[in-house]
Amino acid sequence: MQRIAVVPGSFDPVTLGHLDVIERAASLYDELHVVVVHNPDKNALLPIAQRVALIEQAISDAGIPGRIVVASWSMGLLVDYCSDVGASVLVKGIRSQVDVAYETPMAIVNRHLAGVETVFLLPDPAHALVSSSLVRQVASLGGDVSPYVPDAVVEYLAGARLP
Ligand code: COD
Repeated sequence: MQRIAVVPGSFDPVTLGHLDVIERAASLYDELHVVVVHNPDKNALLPIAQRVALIEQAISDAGIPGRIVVASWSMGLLVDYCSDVGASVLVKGIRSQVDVAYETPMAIVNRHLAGVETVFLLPDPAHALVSSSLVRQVASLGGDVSPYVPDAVVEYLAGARLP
Protein backbone atom coordinates (compact mmCIF):
# COMPACT_ATOMS: atom_id res chain seq x y z
CA MET A 1 0.00 0.00 0.00
CA GLN A 2 1.28 3.44 -0.96
CA ARG A 3 1.94 5.75 2.00
CA ILE A 4 0.75 9.20 0.97
CA ALA A 5 1.18 12.28 3.18
CA VAL A 6 0.29 15.97 2.98
CA VAL A 7 2.42 18.86 4.22
CA PRO A 8 0.05 21.84 4.46
CA GLY A 9 0.86 25.46 5.16
CA SER A 10 0.46 29.06 4.16
CA PHE A 11 4.01 29.12 2.75
CA ASP A 12 3.84 32.92 2.42
CA PRO A 13 6.66 32.57 1.41
CA VAL A 14 8.26 29.12 1.68
CA THR A 15 11.28 29.22 4.04
CA LEU A 16 14.30 27.01 4.67
CA GLY A 17 12.41 25.70 7.73
CA HIS A 18 9.52 24.58 5.52
CA LEU A 19 11.94 23.07 3.00
CA ASP A 20 13.62 21.05 5.75
CA VAL A 21 10.25 19.61 6.83
CA ILE A 22 9.34 18.87 3.18
CA GLU A 23 12.64 17.07 2.55
CA ARG A 24 12.39 14.95 5.69
CA ALA A 25 8.72 14.12 5.07
CA ALA A 26 9.52 13.14 1.47
CA SER A 27 12.00 10.58 2.78
CA LEU A 28 9.33 9.04 5.06
CA TYR A 29 6.47 8.56 2.56
CA ASP A 30 6.01 7.14 -0.95
CA GLU A 31 4.25 10.29 -2.16
CA LEU A 32 4.11 13.76 -0.64
CA HIS A 33 1.67 16.56 -1.38
CA VAL A 34 2.80 20.04 -0.38
CA VAL A 35 -0.43 22.01 -0.19
CA VAL A 36 -0.77 25.79 -0.02
CA VAL A 37 -3.82 26.55 2.09
CA HIS A 38 -5.32 30.01 2.51
CA ASN A 39 -5.13 30.82 6.24
CA PRO A 40 -7.88 33.41 6.95
CA ASP A 41 -6.12 34.40 10.21
CA LYS A 42 -3.13 35.81 8.31
CA ASN A 43 -2.73 38.77 5.93
CA ALA A 44 -1.26 37.24 2.80
CA LEU A 45 1.67 38.80 0.95
CA LEU A 46 2.08 36.49 -2.06
CA PRO A 47 -0.69 35.25 -4.38
CA ILE A 48 -1.33 31.53 -3.90
CA ALA A 49 -0.18 30.61 -7.44
CA GLN A 50 3.12 32.40 -6.77
CA ARG A 51 3.61 30.48 -3.52
CA VAL A 52 3.04 27.20 -5.38
CA ALA A 53 5.55 28.20 -8.08
CA LEU A 54 8.20 29.17 -5.52
CA ILE A 55 7.81 25.87 -3.63
CA GLU A 56 8.16 23.92 -6.90
CA GLN A 57 11.27 25.90 -7.80
CA ALA A 58 12.81 25.50 -4.33
CA ILE A 59 12.21 21.72 -4.32
CA SER A 60 13.74 21.41 -7.77
CA ASP A 61 16.76 23.62 -6.94
CA ALA A 62 17.39 21.66 -3.71
CA GLY A 63 17.20 18.37 -5.64
CA ILE A 64 14.84 16.84 -3.08
CA PRO A 65 14.19 13.27 -4.23
CA GLY A 66 10.84 11.50 -4.19
CA ARG A 67 7.36 11.80 -5.62
CA ILE A 68 6.31 15.32 -4.62
CA VAL A 69 3.19 17.15 -5.80
CA VAL A 70 2.73 20.86 -5.07
CA ALA A 71 -0.87 22.05 -5.04
CA SER A 72 -3.24 24.57 -3.49
CA TRP A 73 -6.51 23.98 -1.69
CA SER A 74 -9.33 26.40 -1.01
CA MET A 75 -12.35 24.14 -1.39
CA GLY A 76 -13.01 23.48 2.31
CA LEU A 77 -11.62 21.05 4.82
CA LEU A 78 -8.02 20.00 4.41
CA VAL A 79 -9.04 16.40 5.16
CA ASP A 80 -11.18 16.51 1.99
CA TYR A 81 -7.99 17.15 0.01
CA CYS A 82 -6.44 14.18 1.86
CA SER A 83 -9.39 11.97 0.85
CA ASP A 84 -9.17 13.14 -2.77
CA VAL A 85 -5.53 12.05 -3.08
CA GLY A 86 -5.67 9.03 -0.74
CA ALA A 87 -3.48 10.57 1.97
CA SER A 88 -3.80 9.25 5.53
CA VAL A 89 -1.25 11.51 7.22
CA LEU A 90 -0.66 15.24 7.68
CA VAL A 91 2.93 16.26 8.47
CA LYS A 92 3.51 19.48 10.37
CA GLY A 93 6.55 21.18 11.86
CA ILE A 94 6.55 22.02 15.56
CA ARG A 95 8.85 24.86 16.60
CA SER A 96 7.53 25.75 20.04
CA GLN A 97 4.79 25.34 22.63
CA VAL A 98 2.83 27.93 20.64
CA ASP A 99 2.81 25.58 17.63
CA VAL A 100 1.77 22.66 19.89
CA ALA A 101 -1.16 24.67 21.27
CA TYR A 102 -2.23 25.76 17.76
CA GLU A 103 -1.84 22.35 16.12
CA THR A 104 -3.20 19.99 18.82
CA PRO A 105 -6.93 20.78 18.43
CA MET A 106 -6.63 20.64 14.64
CA ALA A 107 -4.92 17.26 14.83
CA ILE A 108 -7.69 15.90 17.08
CA VAL A 109 -10.47 17.27 14.84
CA ASN A 110 -8.84 15.97 11.67
CA ARG A 111 -8.59 12.47 13.17
CA HIS A 112 -12.23 12.58 14.29
CA LEU A 113 -13.45 13.97 10.96
CA ALA A 114 -11.65 11.59 8.64
CA GLY A 115 -9.24 9.33 10.50
CA VAL A 116 -6.32 11.39 9.21
CA GLU A 117 -3.38 11.26 11.63
CA THR A 118 -1.00 14.18 12.16
CA VAL A 119 2.73 13.53 12.45
CA PHE A 120 4.83 16.28 14.01
CA LEU A 121 8.47 16.82 13.08
CA LEU A 122 10.78 18.84 15.30
CA PRO A 123 12.69 21.55 13.42
CA ASP A 124 16.29 21.48 12.37
CA PRO A 125 17.92 23.77 14.99
CA ALA A 126 19.50 25.76 12.14
CA HIS A 127 16.03 26.85 10.97
CA ALA A 128 13.97 26.57 14.14
CA LEU A 129 13.44 30.33 14.52
CA VAL A 130 12.56 31.00 10.90
CA SER A 131 8.99 31.91 10.04
CA SER A 132 7.30 33.37 6.98
CA SER A 133 6.10 36.34 9.05
CA LEU A 134 9.71 37.13 10.06
CA VAL A 135 10.74 36.93 6.41
CA ARG A 136 7.88 39.21 5.33
CA GLN A 137 8.85 41.75 7.98
CA VAL A 138 12.58 41.74 7.15
CA ALA A 139 11.87 41.92 3.41
CA SER A 140 9.39 44.77 3.71
CA LEU A 141 11.98 46.77 5.69
CA GLY A 142 14.63 46.16 3.03
CA GLY A 143 16.70 43.60 4.96
CA ASP A 144 18.57 40.55 3.67
CA VAL A 145 16.38 37.44 3.81
CA SER A 146 18.85 35.09 2.12
CA PRO A 147 19.73 33.24 5.38
CA TYR A 148 16.08 32.25 5.82
CA VAL A 149 14.62 31.39 2.42
CA PRO A 150 15.53 29.46 -0.75
CA ASP A 151 17.28 31.39 -3.56
CA ALA A 152 14.08 31.41 -5.65
CA VAL A 153 12.34 33.41 -2.91
CA VAL A 154 15.28 35.81 -2.53
CA GLU A 155 15.08 36.52 -6.27
CA TYR A 156 11.29 36.88 -6.25
CA LEU A 157 11.28 39.27 -3.27
CA ALA A 158 14.11 41.35 -4.77
CA GLY A 159 11.92 42.03 -7.81
CA ALA A 160 8.62 42.39 -5.98
CA ARG A 161 6.98 45.62 -4.92
CA LEU A 162 6.34 45.03 -1.21
CA PRO A 163 3.83 46.92 0.93
N1 COD B 1 10.74 24.76 11.05
C1 COD B 1 9.88 23.71 11.08
N2 COD B 1 8.54 23.80 10.78
C2 COD B 1 8.10 25.00 10.43
C3 COD B 1 8.93 26.15 10.36
C4 COD B 1 10.31 25.98 10.70
N3 COD B 1 11.15 27.02 10.71
N4 COD B 1 8.18 27.21 9.97
C5 COD B 1 6.92 26.75 9.82
N5 COD B 1 6.87 25.44 10.10
C6 COD B 1 5.72 24.56 10.05
C7 COD B 1 4.51 25.10 10.83
O1 COD B 1 4.57 24.74 12.18
C8 COD B 1 3.38 24.44 10.09
O2 COD B 1 3.23 23.10 10.49
C9 COD B 1 3.86 24.42 8.64
O3 COD B 1 5.28 24.52 8.71
C10 COD B 1 3.29 25.57 7.81
O4 COD B 1 3.59 26.80 8.44
P1 COD B 1 2.96 28.15 7.82
O5 COD B 1 3.24 29.24 8.78
O6 COD B 1 3.38 28.32 6.41
O7 COD B 1 1.44 27.81 7.72
P2 COD B 1 0.23 28.04 8.74
O8 COD B 1 0.65 27.70 10.13
O9 COD B 1 -0.36 29.38 8.50
O10 COD B 1 -0.74 26.93 8.14
C11 COD B 1 -1.81 26.54 8.84
C12 COD B 1 -2.68 25.57 8.05
C13 COD B 1 -3.29 26.21 6.83
C14 COD B 1 -1.85 24.37 7.60
C15 COD B 1 -3.72 25.19 9.10
O11 COD B 1 -4.48 26.31 9.42
C16 COD B 1 -4.58 24.05 8.68
O12 COD B 1 -4.19 22.90 8.79
N6 COD B 1 -5.77 24.38 8.25
C17 COD B 1 -6.74 23.36 7.90
C18 COD B 1 -8.08 23.96 7.68
C19 COD B 1 -9.11 22.96 8.09
O13 COD B 1 -9.34 21.98 7.41
N7 COD B 1 -9.71 23.20 9.26
C20 COD B 1 -10.71 22.33 9.82
C21 COD B 1 -10.21 21.24 10.69
S1 COD B 1 -9.10 21.73 11.95
